[in-house]
Amino acid sequence: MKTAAAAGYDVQRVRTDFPALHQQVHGHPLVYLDNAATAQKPRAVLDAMARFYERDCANIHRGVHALSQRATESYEAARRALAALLHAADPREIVFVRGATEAVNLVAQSYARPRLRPGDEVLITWMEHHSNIVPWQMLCEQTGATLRVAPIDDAGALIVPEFQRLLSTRTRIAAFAHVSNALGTINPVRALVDQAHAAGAKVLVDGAQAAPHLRPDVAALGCDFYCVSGHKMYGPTGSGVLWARAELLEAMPPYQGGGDMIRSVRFEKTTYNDLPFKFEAGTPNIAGGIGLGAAAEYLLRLGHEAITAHEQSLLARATAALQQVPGLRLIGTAPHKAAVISFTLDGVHPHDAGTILDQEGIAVRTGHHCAQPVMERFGVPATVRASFGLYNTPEEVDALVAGLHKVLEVFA
Ligand code: C6P
Repeated sequence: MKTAAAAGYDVQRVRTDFPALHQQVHGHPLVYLDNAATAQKPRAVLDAMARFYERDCANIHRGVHALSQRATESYEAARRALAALLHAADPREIVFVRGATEAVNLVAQSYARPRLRPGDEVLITWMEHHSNIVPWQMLCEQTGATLRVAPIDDAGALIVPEFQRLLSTRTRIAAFAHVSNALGTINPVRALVDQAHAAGAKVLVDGAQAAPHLRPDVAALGCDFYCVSGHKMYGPTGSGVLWARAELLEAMPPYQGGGDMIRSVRFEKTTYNDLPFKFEAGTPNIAGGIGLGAAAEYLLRLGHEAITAHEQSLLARATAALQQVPGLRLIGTAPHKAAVISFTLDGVHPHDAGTILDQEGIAVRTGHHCAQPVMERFGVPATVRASFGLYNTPEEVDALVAGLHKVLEVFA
C-alpha cells in the first residue's frame, strides 16, 4: 500500500523484510510501536550476521587465513557503509562502539577529561537522555568543571536564546540530542553548533534517535562528535558508532587498553595503532559491526527522503487522532518532531495503559524513558510512548487509537 505522502514507498513490501513483524501477540497481529527503544531487524541484517557465523567466523585484523581475511573485509566494508551513511570524510573517522552510551562516555573520558579544568563548563539541554547527562556529570566530578543545562519550553522545544546565553568562553563542550527520545523534538543542530563553535566549544550530538528517521550528515551539521545507536537504526544490539573528525581522534588518548589498539607493546612503552583501531581495544562485536553495516546499506537502499516522508505522515495521522482521545495529554508538541509521541491519559497510570495495549498486541514503552528530567519538566512521573518506524502503517496508528479507547473503557 502506498501512502500519499511517500509516493513510491511500498510499506507492505518493506514489512516483508522484517520477519519479527509477522507474529501474533495475545491473539492479535503484532503492532510494534516501541521503535525508539529498539527497532526490529530486516532480513538483510539477520542474513549478514548469520553469514558471518556460518561461514566467516574468525577474529579480525589478526589472521592470515581465509576466514579471518573474509571477516576482516566484511567488518571494514561495514565501516565504509557507516561512513557513507553519515557522510563521513573518511572511514577512519568511524569508531565501532557498543552503542550511543559508550560513544558519549568515550568522548567524555578520552577527549574531555584530560582537557577540562575547574571553572570550565559543559552545556547540555533539559531534554537529554540519561546517557547524555550522566557521563558529563561524572566528568564534572572528575575535573571540577560545572554542568549547565539549557531549558526547554512547554512544547518540548529547546529555548535557543537560553542555550546561546549559557554559552561562554568557559564552555568547553556542548552536548545535545539531535532528536529527543522522550519528546520527539528535532533540534536545530546546525544553528546550535555554530553558536557553540563561536563560543569556542566542541560539540557532541547524540544521534541515537536521529539515524533511524533522518539521514545525519555530519559534514553539513558541522559538529565535532556524532553518536549513533546501532540497534535503533535496525542494526543489532550492542552495536553503534562514534563519528569524530580525524584530527580530534588523533589528538585523543585511547579509551581502553588491550589487543588490537596497539602498534607495539614493550614493558617500557606501548605505542598505539592507527585510527580507528586505537579506540577499538579487544575483539570487537564483529557480527554486530557487520550487521550494522547491513542496516546502513538497507537504509541507504530505501532512502531517507522516502522514510522520513512516510514516518511524517504517520506522525501527522497519530497526532491528529490522539488529540481526539478524551483525557489524553500530548507531552512534546514541538514544531519539528520525529515520529515519536509521548502522552498521558487522565486517571490512568502509563504502565496500566501499556499492559492493556499489550493485551491487544500493541507494543509501546511506558515509564520515564531514561529521561527523568523531561518527566520532571512536564510534572509527570511517566508517559506512554508510541514510536514509529519505517515499517509502521496508518492502520497501526488506528489500532493504537482503538486500543486506547479500550483502555478508557477499562478505567471508565
Ligand atoms: N533510548 C529509549 O527507549 P544505546 O542503547 O546506548 O545505544 O542508546 C542510549 C540512548 C542515547 N541517547 C538517546 C537519545 C536514546 O534514546 C538512547 C536510548 C532508548 O528511548 C532506551 S532507554
